[in-house]
Amino acid sequence: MWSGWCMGEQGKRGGSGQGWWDGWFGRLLAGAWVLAVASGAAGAEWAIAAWDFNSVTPDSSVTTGTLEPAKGWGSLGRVGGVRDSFGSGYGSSDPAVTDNSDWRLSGWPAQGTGNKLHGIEIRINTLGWQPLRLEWDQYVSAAASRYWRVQYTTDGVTWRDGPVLAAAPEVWTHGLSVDLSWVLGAADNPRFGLRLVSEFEATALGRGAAAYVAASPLYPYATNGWLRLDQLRVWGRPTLERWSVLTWNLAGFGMTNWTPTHPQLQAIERILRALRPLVVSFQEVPEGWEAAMTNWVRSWWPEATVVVGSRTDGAVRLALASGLPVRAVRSWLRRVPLQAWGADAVFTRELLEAELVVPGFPEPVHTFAVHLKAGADVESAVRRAAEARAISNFFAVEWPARGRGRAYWLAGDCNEDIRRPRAAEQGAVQILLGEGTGLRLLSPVQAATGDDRTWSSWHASLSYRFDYLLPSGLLWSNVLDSGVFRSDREWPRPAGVEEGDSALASDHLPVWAVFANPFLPPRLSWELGGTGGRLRWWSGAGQRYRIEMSPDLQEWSAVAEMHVTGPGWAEYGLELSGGRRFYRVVRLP
Ligand SMILES: [Ca+2]
Repeated sequence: MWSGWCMGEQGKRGGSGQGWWDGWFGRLLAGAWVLAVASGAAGAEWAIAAWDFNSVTPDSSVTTGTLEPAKGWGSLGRVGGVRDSFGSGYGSSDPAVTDNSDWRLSGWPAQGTGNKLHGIEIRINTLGWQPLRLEWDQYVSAAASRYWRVQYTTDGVTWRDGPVLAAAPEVWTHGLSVDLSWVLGAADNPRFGLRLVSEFEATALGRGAAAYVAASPLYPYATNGWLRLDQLRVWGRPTLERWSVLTWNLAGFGMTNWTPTHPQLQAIERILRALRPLVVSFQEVPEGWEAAMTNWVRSWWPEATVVVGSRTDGAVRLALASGLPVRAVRSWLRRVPLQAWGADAVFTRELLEAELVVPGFPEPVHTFAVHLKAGADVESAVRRAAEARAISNFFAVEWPARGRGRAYWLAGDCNEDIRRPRAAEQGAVQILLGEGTGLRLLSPVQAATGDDRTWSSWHASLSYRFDYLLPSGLLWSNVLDSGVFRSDREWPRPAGVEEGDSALASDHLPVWAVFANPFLPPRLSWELGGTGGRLRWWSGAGQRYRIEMSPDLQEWSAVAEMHVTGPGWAEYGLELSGGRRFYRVVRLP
């Protein structure tokens, strides 16, 4: 049976200067910090990433599987050159009845070598998360190492020891669990990582052999032992209250020096560093500069995932930068014929889709980037409308089956102004907003001028609004703020941005929006005021709550129910009288 956790030598160095570490072991001595079996706390924990190793498309073969998470996002790999394969996960806590694979690791280091350098490694982006727990099922064969160390990194490079465990041989142990809530620097950290590595007896126990000991006392340690894993999860609490998105046509057409020292790119960089959007849709990355685009973004935003779209018209491409994990990228409608949609031409570029993992959202959120055909001439206008019809058809026909009610938004340069139509135009933006797409019109304006126009900052005055953020219903109802950024009109101008930066950066102005996260668990705060005070908590739009009161934390009674219309801070006022009271807020379905 499971033999419990042992205290390693690290834990005995109480005054090592790592504050959380002392706390961690303080909890161990109190006997409460490591749970042999997950105690649940139902509803309070979300999977930041969860692996079940089962094939994405069930194939009735347990010897195939995947290291991609079944839920959330993170990367999982091997450390120290161990080998891996998939096999039957029978006996693990995976509820899958068929096709239940586990992940098997073997090829361990020779006796007396490679202490704490061989095993598995998890990398997760905890931006918008407070990690709470690492949990897994494990089966260790008789001759594999008995001692296993959990390690963590907060800088992506340096690995520190967490607790060590002594494995029971030849039995599935379900729900092994390590508390991560005490790890300073684990939250909001794109470089957070965890390891599980085999360890010598001497370092694990602080006594014994400077060598591996087999899990079973009946066997000598062997390099061909097995560590088998299933139901590997990193649990956490989402903390992302709001998240911002931005779209920008970068005016890269024809550029032949797309390098970080170019004044245009430096101006774009200054603006984006000041605005700090979490997800950016770019248009007009010059063809041939895809790697340069990635390198440039990473030079000032190292945590970003950068996606550059496919080759399309041979001149410019779409791109995306995201501080949130990107699960998948897809290209739709790329150079497809448009005859069915009313133009004797092909779709000029593409509809670039990225699947994002937003903390707290039960399903991925999808972003779509577009750059419709430019030009005021009849041919271009007809082609642009046909492109909009093809996109509309995608959202009406293709998307409902794939999207399954997920949130999404479309962003980009539509090369048409919904309020200022030119002669030959057929209403491309109205087509995108038509029945069936689920997209809603958002009309950001520049804060000081109230101007919705985004083009051209290279002319004496702006002419048209070409750039749009069109969210689906859930995101649209949770818009906290939006705007058009123009460096020479912003007041106060953000630090680091120069007055002439907008005109230097691009002929287009960037358009941004901030969404409230409607999925955060309510976390109450209390504000005193007048003869009473207010309960405050973060809320999405249109959510319902019941406020409950208790004199003793035992008996709870309903005080009120309320419906929160707008996203943001919700408040409930209370008169202070009588004795001690406890309050809680329950989100209603
Ligand atoms: Ca499994």
